[in-house]
Amino acid sequence: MFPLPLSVQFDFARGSFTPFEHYSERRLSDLADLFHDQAAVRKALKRDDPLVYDWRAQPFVTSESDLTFGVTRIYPGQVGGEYFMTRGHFHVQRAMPEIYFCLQGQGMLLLESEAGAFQSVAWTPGTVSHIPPHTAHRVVNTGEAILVFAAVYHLSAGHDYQTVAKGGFAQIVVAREGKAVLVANPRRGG
Ligand code: S6P
Ligand code: ZN
Repeated sequence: MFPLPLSVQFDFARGSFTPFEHYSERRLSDLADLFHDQAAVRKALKRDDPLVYDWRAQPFVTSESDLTFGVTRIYPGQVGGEYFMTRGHFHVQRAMPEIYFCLQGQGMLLLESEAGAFQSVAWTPGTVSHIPPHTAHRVVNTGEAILVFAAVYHLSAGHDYQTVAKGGFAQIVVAREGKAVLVANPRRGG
């Protein structure tokens, strides 16, 4: 007897899939500490509390080594010139890697190893990126439309948000004359 479900169905028009077991969303107020310009965050939150991203996940559970499939949608937007992005995390199980697949939109994947090596990858629809073991990962929406990406990861990988929360990634992505540029993260003392 196979465990169920064996498949989910992705809807390209909606940028979503069914069925899914988990749904979560992050609003600007949930992510306020992420952005470098705290005055701009406070000002924005006086107006409203926009949805920054949501994600759905479906664990495919067997009796042995299990994978989860997830889809994240990052809405377009900026605070203090910094683009909307995911919180970003290491896996609790540091040795567990992940695959990200950009389905819609324009963006950037930020990677930083435990040893502090930083790398960014420009994303267009169709880019498939490997997140190596021991590497923190964050996705930034640098476009004017929604950014949708799929993720495949081990069910027991876990999210460690604390390590990234301490100082963020080595670089942040900001808009300069309408273009996305990477600059040193001021919170990292660079
Ligand atoms: C899980 C995977 C994704 C993220 C999702 C939200 O390992 O990397 O499903 O959880 O993109 O990002 P974050 O950083 O808020 O968990
Ligand atoms: Zn992950």
